[in-house]
Amino acid sequence: MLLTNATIATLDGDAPYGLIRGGAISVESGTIQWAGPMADAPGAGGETVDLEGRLVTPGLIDCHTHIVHGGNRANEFEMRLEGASYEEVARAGGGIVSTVRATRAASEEELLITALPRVDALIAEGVTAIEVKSGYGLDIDTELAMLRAARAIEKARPVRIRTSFLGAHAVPPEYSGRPDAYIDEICLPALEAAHAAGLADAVDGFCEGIAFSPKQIGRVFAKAKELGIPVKLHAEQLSNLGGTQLAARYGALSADHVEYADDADAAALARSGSVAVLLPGAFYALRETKMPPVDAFRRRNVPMAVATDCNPGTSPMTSLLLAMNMACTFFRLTPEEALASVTVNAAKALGLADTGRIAPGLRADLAVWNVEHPAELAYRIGFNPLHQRIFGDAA
Ligand code: DI6
Ligand code: FE
Repeated sequence: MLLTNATIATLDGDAPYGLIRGGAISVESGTIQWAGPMADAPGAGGETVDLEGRLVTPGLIDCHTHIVHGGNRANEFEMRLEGASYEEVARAGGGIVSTVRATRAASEEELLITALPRVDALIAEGVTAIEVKSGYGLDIDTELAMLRAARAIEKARPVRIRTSFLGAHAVPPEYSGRPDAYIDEICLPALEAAHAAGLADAVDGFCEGIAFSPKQIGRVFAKAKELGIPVKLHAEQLSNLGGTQLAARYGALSADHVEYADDADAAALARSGSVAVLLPGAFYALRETKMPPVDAFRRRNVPMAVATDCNPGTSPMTSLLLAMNMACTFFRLTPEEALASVTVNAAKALGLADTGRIAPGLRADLAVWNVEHPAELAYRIGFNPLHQRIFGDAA
């Protein structure tokens, strides 16, 4: 297949956006064979598609989601807006524990079925790869069920799924006050079981006062290292506990949230080659005011990714285009940085070398947009200009 008459944001090379005007892309068996100016295009052996000047980007990548989970927390949203305090919501059985309860009560099939409409919303925006975490089971069986449901998405929809084991997300009620026992008796055995079943592409944790200490996360990371699984971490979301430095010491794929990270943390990520994943949906929903250190990331060449953090508590969001817009408006990313944050840098955050750019040899995961310039993607608020999505050899 030869796509012609396209404006191509390759995210490759030195030009802004890697932009090629009047370009063509040749695709064979789900792989990009060639991309460049139309005048140099190889002869079309097969079908030619005239894109009439439309923009082509790499398929978008949502590199941080909790998209598989039971229930929702609209009732808490309502309670808080009617004046209930965080404690009152928690005493009424709310918070992360309520999602754990709903997730444990759901069958594996239900976990898949309820995730699919959220997945479909992302696919409709040209998303071709999604990271999905466990972390609402917090017992061995339910953590594994969440990961199997995540894997099953790949069979139900034309999208690539990367799983992350997030057993160290919260301490479940039955281990209240005993986080170390939870890690020994549930989290580490669940991680071993997930690895044995081929269900964990990465290991994640929540390093925070309300979750786990750097020392406790370190024990989970040591097991990940022993099993040969890459790590990433929810770090410096609500305070600075040193999670980013810990993640960097383990050569993490990414450190995520990072609002409270500082310049030394940015330096550590630069040394380890980790990606800083910004999550403006949670920033917005929590009405956070502390900005991630974007200038320090820039100065030190730390790649920045942006994701939805789709979760029922702090980011019930299923639009990556909106996340791009929020990253520009809240965090002052440029539209070019925003597009890189959901393509080339998001691929890096997932350890995927075969997607995220438009270049020969990479997968033909592409999004075709009814826009003239790539800045329009981050510019609009709540508008989806997708024309067509191409997913490998499944158009
Ligand atoms: N950080 C968050 O903001 C969410 N998880 C995390 O590690 C909160 C998840 C929830 O409230 O359900
Ligand atoms: Fe998260």
